[in-house]
Amino acid sequence: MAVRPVLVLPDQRLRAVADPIEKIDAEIKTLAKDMLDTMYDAPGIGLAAPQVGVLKRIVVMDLAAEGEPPQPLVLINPEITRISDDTVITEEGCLSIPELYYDVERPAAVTVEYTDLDGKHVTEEAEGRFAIVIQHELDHLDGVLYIDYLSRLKRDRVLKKFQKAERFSGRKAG
Ligand code: GNR
Ligand code: NI
Repeated sequence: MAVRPVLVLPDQRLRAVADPIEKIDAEIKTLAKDMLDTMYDAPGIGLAAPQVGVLKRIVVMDLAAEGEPPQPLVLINPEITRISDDTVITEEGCLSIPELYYDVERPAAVTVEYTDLDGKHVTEEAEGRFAIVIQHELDHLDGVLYIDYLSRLKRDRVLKKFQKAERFSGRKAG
């Protein structure tokens, strides 16, 4: 069990474009395990590697309902290859933007292709909450946060709040 610290705004590592994973070696397997530990500890339903400061294209998710057995998913080099025309508005939150929730409009269904931990290529159709979390997590791999879809006024308000919090805590600016 290894819970890694989750980066919070305005850490600029959250704004980087992550690199593809070339080889699923022991380091990647440990990273996937640590990311799942970190996600369950938070708790969250998804986590992308840049959120633990690793700029690699890997995300973990678990969409099992409470009381159901866990359904850990590890997606390596995931790509969205199709999006639906119809959209849906969902209230989103992010472990890197703690304690705030805003409505975001996104395509209601997507097709995602990825490599799993065994190196197998997987194509999956996602809808509902699964489709939303996939889009939220894949955005993290490109340095995109859900607040980027809000009005400029709302986004700037969020950014200001976290810049101010960072000044107070005396941490180094990211
Ligand atoms: O735990 C999380 N919940 C959530 C709710 C609605 C839309 C997206 C998410 S993902 C989030 C965890 C997180 O920040 N992943 O990057
Ligand atoms: Ni997030």
